[in-house]
Amino acid sequence: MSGRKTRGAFIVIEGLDRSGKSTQVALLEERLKGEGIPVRVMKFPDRTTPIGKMIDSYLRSETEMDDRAIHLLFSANRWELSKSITDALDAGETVVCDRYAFSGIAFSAAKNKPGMSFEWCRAPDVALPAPDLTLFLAVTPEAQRARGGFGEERYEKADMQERVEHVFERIGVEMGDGSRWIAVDADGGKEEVAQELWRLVQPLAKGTDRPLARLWADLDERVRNSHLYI
Ligand code: Z5A
Ligand code: MG
Repeated sequence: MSGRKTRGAFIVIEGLDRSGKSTQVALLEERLKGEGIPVRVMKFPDRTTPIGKMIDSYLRSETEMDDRAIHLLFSANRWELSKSITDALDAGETVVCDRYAFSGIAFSAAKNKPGMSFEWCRAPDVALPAPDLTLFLAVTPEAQRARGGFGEERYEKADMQERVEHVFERIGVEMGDGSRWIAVDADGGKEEVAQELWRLVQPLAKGTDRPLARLWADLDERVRNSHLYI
């Protein structure tokens, strides 16, 4: 990776439904490629793997599944692809990812089911590769509803979306210093939002020398250092 940093940057685009995540991921990919930066786009759920196919069938309401079982499958889908993420980063590619573990926590915890606390929902994703930057696309319910396709899949209902938003807010607060999780107003036009995202991504576009962190690594450390870890 001549003239560049030691590894590619890991950028995640999160947000409410119809906030324009997939649209912005495509525009960001185009922009990075235009700048000559190698880029790998990923998306969760990745519906192409065997686990992804089970998730797809659940989301389309073709199959029913226990809420905890589907939660663990969403997480397993990330773990099965985590090596692809780290390999791409090590090869100097910028990884741009459409949804990640944060959606996993938000949608499952928002179900308010027994045994599915915020902490329980977070646990299976502890130690996944941590994004260098997560851009959270915030969109008002009015703008959300005005956009195409809303209401076709299982979770696309107003009350669920409201609860999901609250969990995302908590995640944003708990992500800490404000440099790794940034909320972006996504009510504006596609190009306007794309410009703002580029402004935020540009400092990382040529990669980073920072070691890749693990999600919620402090929680992992606490357990490892306790007598509970064998
Ligand atoms: N889920 C979960 O439960 N657990 C997990 O661990 C994960 C996910 C990872 C499917 O996700 C579901 O899985 C999702 C969360 C849950 N449930 N719900 N509900 P998905 O990512 O596959 O969902 P999707 O089908 O891609 O929809 P989306 O992500 O909500 O949409 P989007 O990517 O944010 O929006 P878009 O496709 O870019 O745009 C939507 C429309 O709006 C489209 O017509 C665009 O042309 C238009 N658009 C986009 N931007 C704009 C602007 N700025 N202005 C006007 N119109 C716009
Ligand atoms: Mg999408």
